[in-house]
Amino acid sequence: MSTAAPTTITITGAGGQIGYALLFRIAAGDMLGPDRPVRLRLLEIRQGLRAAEGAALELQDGAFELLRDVEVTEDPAVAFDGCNIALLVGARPRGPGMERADLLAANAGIFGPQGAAIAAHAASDVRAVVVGNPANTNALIASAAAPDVPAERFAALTRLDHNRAVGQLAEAIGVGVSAVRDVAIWGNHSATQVPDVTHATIDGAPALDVLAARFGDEDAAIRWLDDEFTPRVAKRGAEIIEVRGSSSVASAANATISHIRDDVEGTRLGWTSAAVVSHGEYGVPEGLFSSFPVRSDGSGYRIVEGLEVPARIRRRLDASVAELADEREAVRALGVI
Ligand code: NAX
Repeated sequence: MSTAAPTTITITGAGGQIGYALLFRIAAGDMLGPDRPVRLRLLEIRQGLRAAEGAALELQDGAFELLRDVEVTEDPAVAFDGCNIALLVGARPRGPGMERADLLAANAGIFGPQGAAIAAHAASDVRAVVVGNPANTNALIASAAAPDVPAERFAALTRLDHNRAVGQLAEAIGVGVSAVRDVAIWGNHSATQVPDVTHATIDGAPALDVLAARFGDEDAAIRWLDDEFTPRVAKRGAEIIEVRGSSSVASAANATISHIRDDVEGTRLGWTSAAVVSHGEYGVPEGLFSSFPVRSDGSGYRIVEGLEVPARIRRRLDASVAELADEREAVRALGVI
C-alpha cells in the first residue's frame, strides 16, 4: 500500500452519467497512477444525492487499494475542502424553450458559487477542469469567482474533441492513433470549434502530405478536411446521441482523465488541446477561455505559441472566438462577472 499523502479529488455531478464513468477509473489509479492514493469528494444537488451515495457504496465494494475515503455532500464548502483536483461535471442542461441567456444564468448560479468555494476551501495547488456545458464560459465564471486562484489553474475540457480528431484522422489513413501527433482544437467547445491538422504529423510525416497522397492531391485533402473531417469532429456528440441513444459518457470521462493526467504528469508526445485562459495569444481576447494547442511539463498547461495559422483556420477561429466573446458579454450583462 502506498504511503504517499492522498490527493483530494472533488467531482461535481458525481451522481450523473459521466460521474459514474469517472469514479471507478480514478479509484483504480487511471488518472494519477498506481502510486498516488486518492480521497474522493462527491458533490451533488438534492436530486442526485442518492445516485452519488449508491456510487459510493459501489466504490466501497470495489475494494480499491488506492481509495482512502469517499464523502458525498451537497455542500460545496465540504466538497472542496482541501481539494487538489476539481472535476466540475455537474451543470444545468438546456431545457425545452430555454434561451441562451437563461442557460448561462442557470449555470452561473452553479459555477459562480463553486468557484468561490474553490477559492475559499481548496488546497493552494488546486487545479480545476470544467466538463459541464457551456464549458468554456462556465470555466470563465468559476475563475472570475475565484480571483485569488490564478486563472491558469482553471480549464475547460476540449480533450474529447481532440481525441475525436485524432481518432478520425487515424481511421482515414488506416494507422493506429499513436501514429498521430500535434492535432489541435481551437476555440469554443461547441459546433463552432476548429479542429486543425496544419501542424499534425502521421508517423512523422506532415498530415497534409499524407492526406494528399490518400485523397489524390492537396486540394482533395483540404476538401475532405473542410467537408467531412471538421463537421464530423464538431458534431460527433450529436452522432453519438443518434447512434447510441444517449450522449457521450465513457469517452468524456476518458478525456477528463487524460486531461488531468497530462496536466499533472506532463504531455509526453507532442501537444494536446485544452480550453485555457487567453493572455492574447493568437489574437484571442485576453481573459476568454478558448481551446488552444497546449503542453504541460507537469506544472500546468501552457499554450503552444508561434504556430502559423492558415487563413481558412483563422476565419473559423475568429468565428468561434466571437461566440465566446458573445457568451462573455451575455454573462457580463447578467452581472455575473
Ligand atoms: P447527467 O445529467 O447524467 O449528470 C449531471 C449531474 O450533475 C446530475 O446528477 C445532476 O444532479 C448534477 N448537478 C446538477 N447541478 C449540480 C450542482 N450545482 N452541483 C453538483 N451537481 C450538480 O449529465 P452527464 O451526461 O454526466 O453530463 C454532464 C455534463 O457534461 C453536461 O453539462 C454535458 O453537456 C457535459 N459534457 C461535456 C463534454 C465536453 O467535452 N466538455 C462532453 C460530454 C458532455 O456532453
